[in-house]
Amino acid sequence: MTGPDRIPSGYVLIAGPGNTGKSSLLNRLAGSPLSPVHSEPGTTIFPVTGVCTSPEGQACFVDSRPLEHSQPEEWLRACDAAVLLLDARRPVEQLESPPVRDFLNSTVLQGKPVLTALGHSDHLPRRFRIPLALQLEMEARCAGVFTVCPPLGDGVETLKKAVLKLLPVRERLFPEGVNTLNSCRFLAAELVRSVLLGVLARETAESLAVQVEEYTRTKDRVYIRVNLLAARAEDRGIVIGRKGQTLARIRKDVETALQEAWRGSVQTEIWVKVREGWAERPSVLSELGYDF
Ligand SMILES: Nc1nc2c(ncn2[C@@H]2O[C@H](COP(=O)(O)OP(=O)(O)O)[C@@H](O)[C@H]2O)c(=O)[nH]1
Ligand SMILES: [Mg+2]
Repeated sequence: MTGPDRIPSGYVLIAGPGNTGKSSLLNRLAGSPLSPVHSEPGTTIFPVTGVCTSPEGQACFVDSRPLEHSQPEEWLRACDAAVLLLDARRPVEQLESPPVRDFLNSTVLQGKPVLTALGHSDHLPRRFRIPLALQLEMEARCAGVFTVCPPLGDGVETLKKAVLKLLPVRERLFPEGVNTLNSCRFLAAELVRSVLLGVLARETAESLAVQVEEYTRTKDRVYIRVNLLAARAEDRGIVIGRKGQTLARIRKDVETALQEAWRGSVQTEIWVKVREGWAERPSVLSELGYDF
């Protein structure tokens, strides 16, 4: 039974192969750029959550690692439903890939409802959308197939309404006004990580740990101090660049991205330090907040 405090409410996993637009979809659903979007696959490593509340219900969407790099069973267990996001340009090939097959089997085993969304639908002529959705609906054996284009917002509201209908009616899980369950420090660190991927060679960017050492919010401004920890001494010079140019660009891009995400004034300080072999030492990893 619904009542003033009982509405469809729950957790929804956004799963799919890399680069299908999972982070773009999460951001569009949550109405703010919480999860970094990147043109290369594999940007999202740690789950980012986005909560949306509407009169029809509330859902906490969980953006996750690409299916080919993760074993999402545990996350699925913690969720009430899932959205499988495929690329509309190669949906059947992706649907038949072992990681997607395994994921769909897990949803069946766990009894979790799943909707399939076809992202990048702007690449698909309109006349093909409905026949493709019908074909996929049979092949994916899911509760429905929707075409979406998260950067433009097309189809996202319809998908959201369909997801909310799958959620159990219960007392609200999330208070009004909450739009993520992640901390500001975590979201800032993820954003810095994605800026690094844009400025540095991938290998260098991925060899850095991002530590948001200070985060202070005042009425009109956010101040963050970030340490970039290089695993090798020679990477420090690469990150700083000639006359500090590379670091200056990183700082500028981080400020721009944070200002856009938080819609306010942001001041950043970025330090590059060497912490040799940080990725191999469990004590350093836990100090940095990585919990494996
Ligand atoms: N044209 C188009 N580009 C998209 C769409 N969805 C995502 N993208 C782009 O695809 C790339 C990967 O998106 P992202 O959300 O990071 O994918 P993820 O790896 O699944 O999280 C980015 O460059 C996005 O701007 C879409 O529907 N249409
Ligand atoms: Mg992503």
